[in-house]
Amino acid sequence: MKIGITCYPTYGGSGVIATELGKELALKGHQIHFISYAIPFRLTDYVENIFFHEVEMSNYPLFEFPLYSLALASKMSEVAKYEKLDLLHVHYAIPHASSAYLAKQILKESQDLKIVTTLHGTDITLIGLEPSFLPLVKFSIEQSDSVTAVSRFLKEKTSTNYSIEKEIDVIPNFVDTNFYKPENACNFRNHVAPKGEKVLIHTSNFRPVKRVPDTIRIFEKVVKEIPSKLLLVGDGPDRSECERLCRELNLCEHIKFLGKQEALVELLNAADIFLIPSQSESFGLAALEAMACGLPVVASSVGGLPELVKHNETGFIAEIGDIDRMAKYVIDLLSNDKKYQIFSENARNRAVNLFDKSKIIPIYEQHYENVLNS
Ligand code: GMT
Repeated sequence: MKIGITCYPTYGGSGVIATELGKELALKGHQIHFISYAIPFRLTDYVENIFFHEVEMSNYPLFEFPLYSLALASKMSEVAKYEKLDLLHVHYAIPHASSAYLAKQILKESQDLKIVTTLHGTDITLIGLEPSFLPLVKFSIEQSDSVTAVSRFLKEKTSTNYSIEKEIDVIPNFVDTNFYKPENACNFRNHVAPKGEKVLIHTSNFRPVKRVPDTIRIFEKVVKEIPSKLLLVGDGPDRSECERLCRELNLCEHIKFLGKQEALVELLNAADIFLIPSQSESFGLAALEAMACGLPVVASSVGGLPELVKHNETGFIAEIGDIDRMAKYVIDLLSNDKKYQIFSENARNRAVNLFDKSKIIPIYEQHYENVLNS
């Protein structure tokens, strides 16, 4: 198949999934054309069958705001026409599904370009609900030839919030469990926890929806009971406030702000427990990556997280903001080696058995076949 993929190329789960999907499909012999304003950050090595088409932006003085969605639509139609694409797979509805609809219309006399839209999260639960976007998001979803969502939660939210009757297929996110895996020798751990302390970790884009201050407050309770350290990986608008909170709580010597990092596997392997107390999370790819490395996850019971984290099996879930309970769960796991080992193995097994790339990529391929034959 010849497939165009559009995603946000910067940090973020939807871009990660889109890029890894493209790479895997290319390895299976499909021809993949990424169309975006920059090369996806996970597209680091040359892979045969992968092509990148940059959306050029004109800065004509009359355009006070960049016309990215339109430039994208134009580029999509050009690539689809000259590369003879079978379909366009767009990740994150805004504005990608709308641009894809325009591209399809541009080509409709000469080509039946199919559009697959994958919904990832805030495109549906947050931004898409703003009155200025809602009608456009609903329209673009309804006009897609097929729609997938990364969790049952997101499928249901889409149907109810936008009154959409169109069938939405749930195709969960995936991880390469041969890459994200437990590793025994970890020098970084000795550096972080030289006295054998336990290590908690959180990775995110530090937006309010991630509730990073909750992570710090959970840790504050844990460190009172168990010698431990907290690694905070990533960057974003809440980082300064979190650094201020650490100073206020006198925790600076126990908490490391690492900023954006590439060596995630190594960092996850330096840790014992992954914390994700989000306000909203349609799937929680970061938690899946941690589980693949054998880390039990303590999460809030929101969105798709309960579909990923099995309570009392691969980790624990608690109400949003219930930091006392989350801290209790962490302390329980960290003070019981046998229980911890079982949870760690369960987490790894769940990632391997249900969410490994080898399980999910064929589902996408079949989905494409169905769309092309419809
Ligand atoms: O919507 C966002 O916050 C960004 C988006 C992204 O690009 O990372 O995250 C969403 O998609 C991820 C990949 O499917 C999911 O793992 C995240 O749970 C989801 N974020 C939210 O729902 C807040």
